[in-house]
Amino acid sequence: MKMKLIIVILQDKDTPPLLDALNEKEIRVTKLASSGGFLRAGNTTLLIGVTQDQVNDVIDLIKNHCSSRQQMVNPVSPVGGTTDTYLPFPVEVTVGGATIFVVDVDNFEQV
Ligand code: 2BA
Repeated sequence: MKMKLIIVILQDKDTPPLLDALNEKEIRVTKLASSGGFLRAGNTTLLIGVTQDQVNDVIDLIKNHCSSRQQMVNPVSPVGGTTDTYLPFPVEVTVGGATIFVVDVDNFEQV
């Protein structure tokens, strides 16, 4: 059966319940601490290796456990430290639920 790697970027707050749900279904997952390139705020990246027939189930779990939230971009400091992206006033952005990439796995081995 072909393996897929699901890469999910989600908000920290949504991570514990999603991990619980994945563990309950015995789906293996690796959690990485990450941060968004725009807000420079912490978020979570999950690596989930599954067989092709599990992909939709995992995406359903992600949809059920990740909600979108409003977040303010800091108005006083340049975003990214360059004047190109300087924001002179508070900007509210909608972050998440989750950003999901599903990629083919050429080879999967555990040694
Ligand atoms: P951040 O890069 O910190 O982006 C946070 C939110 O800010 C985004 O939410 C979006 O609403 C907004 N945003 C991002 N870049 C922007 C820009 N250049 N101009 C205006 N608004 C912008 P989401 O789209 O839900 O993304 C949440 C997080 O998911 C992102 O955090 C980033 O860590 C990741 N992400 C989203 N799309 C990605 C992609 N195509 N490739 C890699 N990572 C991605």
